[in-house]
Amino acid sequence: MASEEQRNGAGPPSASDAPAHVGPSNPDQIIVHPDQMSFGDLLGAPTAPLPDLKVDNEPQVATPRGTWRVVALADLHLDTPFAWAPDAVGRLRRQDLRDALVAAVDLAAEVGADALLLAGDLYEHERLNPDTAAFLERVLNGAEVPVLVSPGNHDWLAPSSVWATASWDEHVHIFEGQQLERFEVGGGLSVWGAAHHRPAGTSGFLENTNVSGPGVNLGLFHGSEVSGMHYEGRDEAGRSKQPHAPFEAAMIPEVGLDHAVVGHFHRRREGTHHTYPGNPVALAFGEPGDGGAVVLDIGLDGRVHRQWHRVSARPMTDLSLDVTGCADASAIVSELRRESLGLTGLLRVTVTGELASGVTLVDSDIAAAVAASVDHSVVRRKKLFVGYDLDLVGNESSVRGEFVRSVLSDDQLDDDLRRDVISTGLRALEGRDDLDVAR
Ligand SMILES: [Mn+2]
Repeated sequence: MASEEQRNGAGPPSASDAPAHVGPSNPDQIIVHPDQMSFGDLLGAPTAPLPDLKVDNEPQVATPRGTWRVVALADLHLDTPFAWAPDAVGRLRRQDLRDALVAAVDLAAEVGADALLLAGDLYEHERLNPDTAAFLERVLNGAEVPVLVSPGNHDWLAPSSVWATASWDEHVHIFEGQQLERFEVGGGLSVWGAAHHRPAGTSGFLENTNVSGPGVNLGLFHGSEVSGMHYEGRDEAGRSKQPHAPFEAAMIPEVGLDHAVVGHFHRRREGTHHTYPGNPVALAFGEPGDGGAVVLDIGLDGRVHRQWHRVSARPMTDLSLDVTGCADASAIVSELRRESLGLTGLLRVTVTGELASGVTLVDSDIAAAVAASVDHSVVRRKKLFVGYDLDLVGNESSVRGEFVRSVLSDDQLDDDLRRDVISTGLRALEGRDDLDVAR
């Protein structure tokens, strides 16, 4: 009955999953994201990907390093408030965000990267607290490889930005211009980056630009690949992603870049000429959570080979609990205990289906039934309704029957509302206080 809608972030353990992996202590252990297959499914068969999208569904193993190697990370969103979570859980998740940055910095050292590339939205300007600013400064200054940063629309380069105010060591380079500027990493590797100077309205970085130089030229910026907008979809409030600093994938080779590491889209994307690392730590339930730190090996011909590394140990999992057929509240609890067995991290339980009319459903009882291995769970109700036999009740010669007949004949109501009105009214007539099960 219950089924898992999707598994976010690191994914809960199962027989086939590798253990969650924080801080790549073993660089040979390449963690393939468990959502990789579903990402492939979304795009169609791996043999027929959409234009300029490449999804590598082959089991990934360590490969010989290319001529150049960089590690890329983006869209961490440090200090996200996590409004859906109690304070303690929000703090836990904000620590997860920090842990992911540390893991990416460690990864860059362990794989011997030529540089760590940060493609913006590492934090959110209006929320950044001094502790996080100090954390960023300490961790990036402590990196063993060059760190290059192109600020995004959330961590835009304001005069008060941590990018502008911290004392960065020499190996940390912040791209400050609004046009792509070259930074020579060395060994024939040049990175071209730029900064957002405002939270919105930044125009594309690839307009009227040409880069050239020996070796390989990588782009590093925060922007929206216009053909990718529809992959992002809308958030739960129906808002679509804003087209900050738009560009077309085809422009990357046209301006002379071999490849671009780009932030902003929270789904990871592997284009022919660009890579979105995606957000490495899921920020909300329902997000694909398929991002991570990506190791890019770049050959002499500019082609890249990508290996994805999980840098977040705590998954966010959606569990759909269909209560249809559960005759009593304890049957629902038993079902949830069974379904949540072995899950870890953060869990959202969506209670759905037909609730038996005698059952009193209490969210806190549902949350309490979740397996103890889960750190925190939230409960919501969606498309939940009470199973009344309306033919039966509607034929009664009673107040109940009259009520049901009048609501059924009201053609101003749509079907969902009619069902909810009947359910709420019948429960009121029964003298219950849990009237609105759907809310
Ligand atoms: Mn962004």
